[in-house]
Amino acid sequence: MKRLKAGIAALFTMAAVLAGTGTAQAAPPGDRDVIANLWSWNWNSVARECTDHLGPAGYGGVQVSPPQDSLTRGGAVWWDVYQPAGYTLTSKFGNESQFAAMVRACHAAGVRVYADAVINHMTGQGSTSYGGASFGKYTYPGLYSPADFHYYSEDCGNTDNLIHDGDYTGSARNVQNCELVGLSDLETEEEYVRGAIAGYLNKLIGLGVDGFRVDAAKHTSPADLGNIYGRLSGSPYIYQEVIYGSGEAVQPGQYTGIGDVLEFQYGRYLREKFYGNISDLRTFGESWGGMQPSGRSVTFVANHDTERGTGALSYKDGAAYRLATVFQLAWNYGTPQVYDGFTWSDREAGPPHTNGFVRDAVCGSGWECLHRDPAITGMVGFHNAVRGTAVANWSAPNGNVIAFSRGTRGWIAINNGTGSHAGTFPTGLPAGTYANVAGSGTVTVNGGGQATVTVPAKGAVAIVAGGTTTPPAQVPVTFNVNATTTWGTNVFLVGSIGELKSWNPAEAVPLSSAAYPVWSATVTLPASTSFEYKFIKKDGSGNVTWESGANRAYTTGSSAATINATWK
Ligand code: LAG
Ligand code: CA
Repeated sequence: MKRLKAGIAALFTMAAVLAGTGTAQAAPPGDRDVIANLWSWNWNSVARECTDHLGPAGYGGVQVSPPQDSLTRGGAVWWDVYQPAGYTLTSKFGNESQFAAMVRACHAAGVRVYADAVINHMTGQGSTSYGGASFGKYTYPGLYSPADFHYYSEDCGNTDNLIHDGDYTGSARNVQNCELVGLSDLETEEEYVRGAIAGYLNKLIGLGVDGFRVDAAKHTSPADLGNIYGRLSGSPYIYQEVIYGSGEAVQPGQYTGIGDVLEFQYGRYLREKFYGNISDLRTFGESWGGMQPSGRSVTFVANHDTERGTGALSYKDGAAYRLATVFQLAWNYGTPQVYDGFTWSDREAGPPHTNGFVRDAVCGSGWECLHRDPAITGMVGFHNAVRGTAVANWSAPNGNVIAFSRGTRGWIAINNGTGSHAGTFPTGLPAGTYANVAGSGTVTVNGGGQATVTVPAKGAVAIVAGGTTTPPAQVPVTFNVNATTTWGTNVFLVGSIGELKSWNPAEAVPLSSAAYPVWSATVTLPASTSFEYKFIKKDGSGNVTWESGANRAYTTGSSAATINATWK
């Protein structure tokens, strides 16, 4: 049984297609495109994080957990939130006003908000929700009744109504119309269901949400999703979870016409190479098996599912995980997402909670917070600075060490080995002294564009042209000269560098006669810099007398100094 007979439903569908197709935006958003995935964070904590860390660090977006009401397991498990019990915003992460306040705070910090949209299914069984609703597996009062689920339409080819492993290679129909791990599967080809899902997403858009991570998109046909997206207001950014599997019936490429996709091969390859040779990454990108076009891909080193599996790196891999994230932010592929969840040992366990409701996130105490790591925030800045530039100046002195530039705007060396690596690399950057944004200290690039650096074990050295170039350190130098003069004549200092007026006597630095016959001045000069200079006398009429003999010479060090001289 369907809610609407085919003819009427088709009319609605056609109207929606005509009205709406193309309004959902597939292109990655804006100049700041790095997305922090604050998975399982409550709304108050996300709001605080946007203001205090994400905005200032240059993140352009934050992905938040499913905001709708859900099945409750009293906080014991994390996955109850992937079983929607309705579309009110009363979840274990907060209520609607807290959600709205979070969106406002993030926007004020320049951070867009993307919500995890669970729209393929509802729950696996009847129960109660965090918001206090009672429901059955196929009955959600005021929202869905049995006719709204595939179970009642015989659209699934399996008698037990479940998706079987073999379906992935054999049957797109079963992958999309049968039940994923027993979750009641919405009949997304039905007009009423499409309208209800779009209504939920539009409510979030009305609260300011900028886009969606579409959960389990692989289990809903692109035709159904495209129809739903066509009903959305504004231009939400949509990226879809379509896990790639070789030879499968449903492929990510079937979804790239209606939005972007989460690139699952990306993290699999990174794990393989960070446990093998990162020098293999030279050609990493869409030519690698199963990978999608860069412009259609959202990349991630880990997400909440992969960190509980074995195919990708996770925080449990320690320094290699952090370093892979550094690489992700440096490499020229896709829209990067930086994952952050809670610390766990039981893969089913939920985040820290009180009576089921998630507690405020505390970095280092139950929460990982990779996104706050100075190397990661430094690399978010790097990523933003080098956008649109190609990888160049590649070198890989051994399997564990790679270095490359992004055009002439940024350069990075990454060492995945267990010992430090010293070397000289072409950087493509102008000469200067730069801050290492992926670690500590500075990097000097010589006039030939080369830098000699020591890259720490499991560490990186990264520099960015322009804004982050550190001005040379300054040191005060006191010049004392014992010089007798007649009334009306004064002593000055002039020399080869700008601070000493480039040998121009008219602008020479005046010395004080307070300790006559010792004339004195303290000048701030660049550290570690060699120059020549002389003292001069000027009489009341402006006549200049230079010291005799050769120029004096001096090289500044890294701290204050005093030069004592006698007029010659
Ligand atoms: C997703 N992507 O397609 C999420 O990234 C993934 O984390 C979700 O599964 C899945 N889709 C459904 O939204 C998670 C857990 C499952 C859990 C499910 C629903 O990984 O283990 O299933 O959420 O809560 C659980 C039980 C199953 C049971 C099912 C139905 O673990 O054993 O069959 O509920 O009762
Ligand atoms: Ca489905």
